[in-house]
Amino acid sequence: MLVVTVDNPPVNAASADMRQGLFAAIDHAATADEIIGVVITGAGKTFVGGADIREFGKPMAEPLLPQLVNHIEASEKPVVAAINGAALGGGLEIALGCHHRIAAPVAKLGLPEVKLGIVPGAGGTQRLPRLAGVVAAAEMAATGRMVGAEEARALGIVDAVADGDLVASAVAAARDLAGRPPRRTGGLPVPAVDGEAFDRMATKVLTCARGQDAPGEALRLIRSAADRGLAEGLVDERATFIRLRDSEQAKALRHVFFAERAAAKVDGLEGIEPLWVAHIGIVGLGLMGSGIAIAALDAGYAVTGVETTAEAAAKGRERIAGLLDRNVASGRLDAAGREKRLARLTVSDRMEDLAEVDLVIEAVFDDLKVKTELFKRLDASVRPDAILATNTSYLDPDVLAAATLRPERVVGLHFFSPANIMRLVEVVRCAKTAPDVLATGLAVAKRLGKLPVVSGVTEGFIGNSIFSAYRREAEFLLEDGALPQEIDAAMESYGFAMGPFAVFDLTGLEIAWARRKRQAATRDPNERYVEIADRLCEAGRFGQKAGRGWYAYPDGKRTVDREVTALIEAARAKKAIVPRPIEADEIVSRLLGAMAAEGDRLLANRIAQRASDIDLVMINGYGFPAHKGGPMFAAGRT
Ligand code: T1G
Repeated sequence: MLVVTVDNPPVNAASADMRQGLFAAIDHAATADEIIGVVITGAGKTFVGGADIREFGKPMAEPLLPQLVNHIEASEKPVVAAINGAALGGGLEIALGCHHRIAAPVAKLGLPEVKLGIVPGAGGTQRLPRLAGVVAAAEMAATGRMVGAEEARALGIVDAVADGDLVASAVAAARDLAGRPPRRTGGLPVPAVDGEAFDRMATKVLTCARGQDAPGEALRLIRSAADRGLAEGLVDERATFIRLRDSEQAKALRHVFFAERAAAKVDGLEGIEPLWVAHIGIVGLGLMGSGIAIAALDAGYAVTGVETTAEAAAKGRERIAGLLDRNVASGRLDAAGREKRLARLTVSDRMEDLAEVDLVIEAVFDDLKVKTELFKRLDASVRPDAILATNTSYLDPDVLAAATLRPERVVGLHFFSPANIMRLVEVVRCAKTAPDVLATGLAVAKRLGKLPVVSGVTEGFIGNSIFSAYRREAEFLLEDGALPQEIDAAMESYGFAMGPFAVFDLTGLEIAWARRKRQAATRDPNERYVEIADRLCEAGRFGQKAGRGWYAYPDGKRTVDREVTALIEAARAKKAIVPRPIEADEIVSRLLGAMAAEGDRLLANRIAQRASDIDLVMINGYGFPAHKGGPMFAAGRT
């Protein structure tokens, strides 16, 4: 038996030398009589992490991945995949080319190519449906969803889940298959398709895909596998893969992929170990606090929630239990999981009950006086080595740190609402934050399943600074001649789920109004200032919650309101501005330009460490379309 272990750190990617090595191993097995079969497995926690993404855009060395997969499948001797860990993209395609697949219980299998703006290019769209059926295969490939070992077995993707030594089970299976005609996946018929189920799934997938090309192409390729032969399907798949690989969307999504990996590399934290955190205190169990509590409970932490009164604490517990109930109802959690989480939750109205926590995250009302008072009390209540984190969106965390005797143990952890769902956390490095405290902030955010991005201290950190520039330019466009619905339509066709004015109405206009009023005294009189939003607020038009803002919301439906158009026309007239028609292209380029210019300022002031961090913040916190790469990428700054 020939056991081939793919050992190509860090993720056993199918780079050129790996492909050549595996191809040669199959050749060797074919010619060596003493070898009755081949087992392929991976070193470490990955089987094969997919094609080597770093090779994209470069001349590709032979054998190409589809050639390798076909070569494995064509082997006369049994080839068994011993899937020890992640088998993703080209990694799963290699396994599908094998004649038999055994997975370790920890294995993860998937075709995540659409997350890179491409489709599988080595047979995945033609072989997976032959094992799992068209609907299941299409759902996996069009969403990039990974499945575990048990689900893979239930879907027929793997033949068994090993309960002992994986490689030994695979060798035994190969021994058993030796001498028998190989079961070639490509030679299997495509099971009959449930057309209605397919259409239902496809509609859901395409709604989420919004402007991305790859998911629709994955659906098309897999659906058509049932209506044509393997060879024809493989040719179409490969051509589609190459076309998408070289597309702007794929370049943008590759940028985002590597940006996420880069964001974890923070200046000054090389070799710094995070501190141990097992017990998190959360002060304020309102919308943000309860969302953070859910994320912490999901991640296995013990949580102590503190509120101002016992009633408020009990209400906080109810809110958290309610969120857990929703997760049970949607099937994301089972009853046992709910009980386990609630068992790790304590709520109280006594600050003293935080005495033993490792980290406190405060999520109280964003008011400087309130938060400063709170930090003084926390400083006196928690262990001297405990970390204090603020969830402030706009206040200066250095001021809060200065109110304590432990400024080096203060860090910002800025979550986005709803905190149990939104992936982004801005980890704010305050003036005195110690490296191990910052490293701990990043590690906790990662364990919460979040995407941490480090920001320096400035009003609004990275995200809200860029968002303010976006808002400012959007309001300039109003004065110059555009209307809210035109600006929103332009940004929605660019790829945003919602245009700026619809977002302002959703988040509410009162917070920004309060901030503008606070800033009025110090605002530079020569600075261009648009008063329209102030007029809206003075008229009580605070947004969707108020039933009207930039739009009216009869029956909750976003509707253009003549009253707002009149308000805008009046504001222009007051400044003697003659409005002009503004095309969608100009709207998009001015708004992107404003975001990129603010990004340049944040880089120059070292608030952001790299341009791609800014892209991640805007994509994961503010709905910037990932397939456009973020404002800095879109502006060619990365
Ligand atoms: N190619 C090149 N480098 C890769 C890579 C890949 N496929 N996957 C990861 N890396 C690098 C990554 O940049 C980082 O580098 C390091 O490995 C550790 O990654 C024909 C064409 C496997 C689940 O989409 O999902 O196959 O920053 O931090 O958390 O159909 O990596 O250290 O320098 O993410 O342990 C399809 C992508 C490719 C899977 C491991 N495959 N990778 O997670 O490590 S397209 C994917 C992942 C394809 C075929 C098509 C994850 C992981 P550095 P990491 P991790």
